Amino acid sequence: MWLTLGGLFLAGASIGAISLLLPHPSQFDDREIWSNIFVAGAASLACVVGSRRLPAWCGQLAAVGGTLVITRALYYSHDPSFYSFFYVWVGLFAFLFFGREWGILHMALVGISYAWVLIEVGQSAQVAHWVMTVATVAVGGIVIDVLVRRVQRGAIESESRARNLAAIGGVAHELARTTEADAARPAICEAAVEVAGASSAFLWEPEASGTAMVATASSGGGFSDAALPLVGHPSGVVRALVSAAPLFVVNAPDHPGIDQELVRRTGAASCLFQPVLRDGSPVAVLAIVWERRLDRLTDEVAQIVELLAAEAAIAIERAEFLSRLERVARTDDLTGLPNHRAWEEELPREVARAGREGNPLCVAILDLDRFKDYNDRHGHQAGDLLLKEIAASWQQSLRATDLLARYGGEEFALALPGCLAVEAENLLERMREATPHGETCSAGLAWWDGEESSQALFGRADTALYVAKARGRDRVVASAEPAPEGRAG
Ligand code: GH3
Ligand code: MG
Ligand code: MG
Repeated sequence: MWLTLGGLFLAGASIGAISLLLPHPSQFDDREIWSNIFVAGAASLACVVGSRRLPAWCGQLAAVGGTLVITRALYYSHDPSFYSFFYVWVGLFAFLFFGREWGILHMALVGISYAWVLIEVGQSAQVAHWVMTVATVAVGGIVIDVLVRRVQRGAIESESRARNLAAIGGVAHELARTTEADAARPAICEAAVEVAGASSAFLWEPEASGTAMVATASSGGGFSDAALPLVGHPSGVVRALVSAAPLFVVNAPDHPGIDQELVRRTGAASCLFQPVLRDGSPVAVLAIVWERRLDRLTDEVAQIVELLAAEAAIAIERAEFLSRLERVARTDDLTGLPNHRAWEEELPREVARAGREGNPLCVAILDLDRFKDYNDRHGHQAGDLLLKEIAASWQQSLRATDLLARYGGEEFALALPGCLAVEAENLLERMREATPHGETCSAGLAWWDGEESSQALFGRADTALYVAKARGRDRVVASAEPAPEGRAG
């Protein structure tokens, strides 16, 4: 501001000096006008020198000073139209740097000053002079005011665009950084709330059964038990999924096509249902809720939500990929049973759970008898097939909570939570008898003593297996350790 002001004073002084150096009307009081020119020159210098130190309100005073200097020059020129164009500068400057209200006040001062000059100098057509000059100042001010507002609006818009891009960037970063399959989903909901200025956001995905949509992540509000049936139920989520097109609802509480129970629970006034597309097919829906009514959806919000939905598609694909990878890493290729790695992770969990819940736990190892011979007789492929059949056959005798894993080779590990020793022995006998193709197996069994580690427990089952083999195979041997009181049979 100060440099502009300094420049204006300098320009005014220079133009004033030129006007006196060139032929000019004889009634000019040159001495007084030269003094004005020196004042303007000094003001220019003060503005430039003091630009870093002067407080902002001094600018107002300087603008008033400018009006007075111009008025004085007009007065001593005895010609009220000669220097009047300088007033336009005051108007432009005041509207540009002080805003609309102050601009009007400075314009009023210009009007009063110029009226005084016109009366004092006694020129003809005073009113016309006044109107034309003040109107010119006003038009200049209005133009500047419009421009300033437009620039300010542009600055606000680009600031919000930058904020939105930062939010999207944050989601992308979260997505790239995380090794947790599910961490990106809440990040997407959080970003949706932020960029849309919404109250809450939910990511809905089809349930494994494929009959309903469930909320897999949320921000700003949550419910764990909500499921939306895919057919026969009014729901914006399902409509957006089926149509693969965004659905914006201005007045959610009155809309017959969306779930009113969810509207009530989220306090939604307006909502947007944005389908999440993968290769053009909808795989989820991002639902954004505003608690205040939104009369329209701006293009900017619509575009940014579309971008977020694209991020969500990547997040879902990645989460699915990681969980597939996880599943593969924990599954035995041949039998489809949990593998050694999965068993090593699960057994300590089972032991901890049994301790927590005070339930019995039995652990067994089953090993095929003379399987090497079977391979030698029938070939490895037949051996593989036998392993598969055994896994399927044994699995049938088990409850959902039992865990049968392929420990390695022709050895299988079994955890039986909540199972007493006698029940476990009976079950193992049944499994032994269910071994296909007349083959036999041996098993070692141990029940948890309530204190020992999972390794110690498994070690005892292994020792019992050796005993079973040593005693001639095709039998179940229980660990020699006594069952803890009141637990085992
Ligand atoms: P034992 O009664 O003492 O257990 O005798 P065994 O022959 O079953 O035991 P051993 O440990 O000597 O041999 C295990 C055999 O299991 C050797 C190996 O060829 C076979 N085996 C291990 N994994 C697989 C597999 O994935 N497929 C096939 N076909 N054979 C396997
Ligand atoms: Mg064997
Ligand atoms: Mg073996």
